[in-house]
Amino acid sequence: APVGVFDSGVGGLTVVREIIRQLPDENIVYFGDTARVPYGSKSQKTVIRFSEQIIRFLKTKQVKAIVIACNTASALALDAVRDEFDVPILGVVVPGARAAVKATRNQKIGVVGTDATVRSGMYTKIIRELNPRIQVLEKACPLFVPLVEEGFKEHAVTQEIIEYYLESLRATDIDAMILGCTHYPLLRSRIRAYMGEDIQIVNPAYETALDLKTLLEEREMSSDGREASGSRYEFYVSDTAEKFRQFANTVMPFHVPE
Ligand code: DGN
Repeated sequence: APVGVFDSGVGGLTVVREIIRQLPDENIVYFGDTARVPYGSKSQKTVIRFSEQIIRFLKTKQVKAIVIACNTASALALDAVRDEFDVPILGVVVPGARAAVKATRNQKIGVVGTDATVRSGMYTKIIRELNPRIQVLEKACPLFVPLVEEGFKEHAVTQEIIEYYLESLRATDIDAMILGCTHYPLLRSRIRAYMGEDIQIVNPAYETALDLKTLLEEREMSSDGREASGSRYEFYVSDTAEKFRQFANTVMPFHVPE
């Protein structure tokens, strides 16, 4: 059976990429809610409703586990949906928080994400459950999402916006920083260049894929790679499939056909 992964749009492909790297034998069904992106500016009630609908869709694909690749949906909806469905569901916030707690030396962590993720305070809550002495500074960087979507990774305006958002965090002495939004890993080298080499940049996707691996092993649900019939990876979107495909081809380690 496949693993289901969903996101508000294309960004979750950065999580799929990591799952493929670490679990090359798993089949994946991906759903990107491109018709209703962004989630970062929506209310919790709405993000929960959207997440429930997508989980119901993924269940029709007989998924054995679901990864919520979207930080916003993980922060706002995971607790609500987890007990509602009879399939194990993982988010990216807990793994990301755990990785940052391991990475920090001076107990000061920065978190960047969408407005909704930052407003939820979920990263701070989980980090402080792991270690109450850690100080967490969160900063919303909503414009990073459209910049990545529009292919502005190398553009000069991106530099200006990075400085605008991250200036206050750079002035602190945080020594670890969570990229708490699916799109931000695609700006990683620009962010790193601005923040400096001393800061450990944490991409929750890496730790999430590890958690998925552990979960599948514990439940003896890992795939040995022999069940694949047809395509190993299936992608569904709620709108603009061609734009999704083009973006996917800039992110994925293989060609996504029409
Ligand atoms: N996927 C969202 C997240 O990781 O928070 C970013 C895109 C969005 O919905 N704003």
